[in-house]
Amino acid sequence: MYVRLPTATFLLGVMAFAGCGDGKKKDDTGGPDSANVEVFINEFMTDNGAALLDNGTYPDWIELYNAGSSTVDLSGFWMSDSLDDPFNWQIPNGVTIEAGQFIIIFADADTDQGEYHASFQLDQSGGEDIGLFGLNTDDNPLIDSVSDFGVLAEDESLARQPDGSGNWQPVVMGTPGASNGG
Ligand SMILES: [Ca+2]
Ligand SMILES: [Ca+2]
Ligand SMILES: [Ca+2]
Repeated sequence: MYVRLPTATFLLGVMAFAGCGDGKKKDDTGGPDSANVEVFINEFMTDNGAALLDNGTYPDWIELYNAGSSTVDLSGFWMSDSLDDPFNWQIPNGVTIEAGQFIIIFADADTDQGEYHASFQLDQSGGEDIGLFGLNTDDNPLIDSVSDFGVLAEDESLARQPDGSGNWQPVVMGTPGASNGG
């Protein structure tokens, strides 16, 4: 019988641990649950030749759009170029996006250049994803994504038209930081 005691103790430990991940954790930020924000991956460019200059280079970029009616604090959210690997880059503290506004995240793997620089780049030959995930305290919900994007020409973006919609269109030179129109 003495064999069963550690087994039972182990199982109780596993059950207690599993109980922490049942999606019922409290949002301790005082704000809305990060799963409910209306932020879209609105536009992106994988081969930036001359469309948008940053620190003397032309990096890949991703435009985020807040379709909601209040400012969203993205601090602690996650972005990735693979939906299978959500925890690729955590958005630093202080990154917010006002209602109806746009921000640019440079996908240049130059995280030492500031809080708007992701740790990954976008493959111009396609086949990658872009994912935006919520807070650890909300079990990292997928907020928006683009799956298995294709090949884009140099200085051609792929953009939701109108902003936040499901209609993607290529746009020569893109409209980084501004409405996609349509
Ligand atoms: Ca690229
Ligand atoms: Ca990549
Ligand atoms: Ca745009």
